[in-house]
Amino acid sequence: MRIVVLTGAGISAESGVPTFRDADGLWEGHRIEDVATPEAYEAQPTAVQRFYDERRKSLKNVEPNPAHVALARLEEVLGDDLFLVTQNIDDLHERGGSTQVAHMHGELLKAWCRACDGRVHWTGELSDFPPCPRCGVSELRPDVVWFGEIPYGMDEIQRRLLRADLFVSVGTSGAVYPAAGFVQLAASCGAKTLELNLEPSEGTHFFSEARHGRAGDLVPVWVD
Ligand code: BJW
Repeated sequence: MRIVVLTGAGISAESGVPTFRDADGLWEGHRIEDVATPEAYEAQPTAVQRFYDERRKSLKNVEPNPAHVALARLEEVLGDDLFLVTQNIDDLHERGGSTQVAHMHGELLKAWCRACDGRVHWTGELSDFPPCPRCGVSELRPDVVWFGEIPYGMDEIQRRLLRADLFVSVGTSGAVYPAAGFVQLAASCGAKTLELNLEPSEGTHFFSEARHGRAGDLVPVWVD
């Protein structure tokens, strides 16, 4: 059986990573839609870099939870028949044991140089605009996908969705496209669809089955 699992901020919530659209959303009351944009970065580069610096630093204080670990167990069983695509920029899937993770919205631990188009592993700060280790120009920004930018790996994601037998969505509000449209694409090609989320997502009616509760409880039960 070919399975595509899409994860969102809700899977990392029990690890202590705040979600975007719950009461304790990020960015001190600002809507993520207003700050995670190239325009916000052009207007306030230092503030946006600090936002990501703080989140990068806080990764050191969080650990994967049973939902991440269960998905890694599923990869051990299914191998390449599992396609795990995450909207999250944290590294908790990898630390939970998953080895193949498609980060469609980028990764906090990578920096992208706008001068040479290179990508480098990055654990430090970017708000003091350090030079790129490859070209020496100070044009590094977080390697993340903001609104209006094209998510990574879309060709492979679409290919996997088109031939999936089962599509499972974990911990995402269904507010952001193209990820919010994956359920319809998979269903239109005959896949069964399952939502595992704390509450009904915006697209809950598109799923053939929905289970509501904490990812740390629901995902291990579904996997095992
Ligand atoms: C739990 C839980 C627990 C809590 N257990 N569950 C008008 C209509 C349609 C589309 C558009 C439109 N205007 C513009 C667009 C496109 C736009 C878009 O979708 N905008 C919307 C606001 C409408 N999208 C884009 O611009 C994207 N690019 C694009 O479309 O390019 C065109 C293109 C596409 C494809 C091919 C070719 C061209 C880019 C989107 C980039 C999003 N970036 C961000 C920031 C990334 C960096 C960062 O992290 O800072 O990605 S925004 C933010 O939202 C982040 C997330 O990945 C994303 C989704 O959030 P997520 O994961 O769903 O989190 P929450 O907080 O919303 O939900 C958490 C859920 O978990 C909740 O339901 C909780 O209940 C639940 N939960 N605890 C289980 N313990």
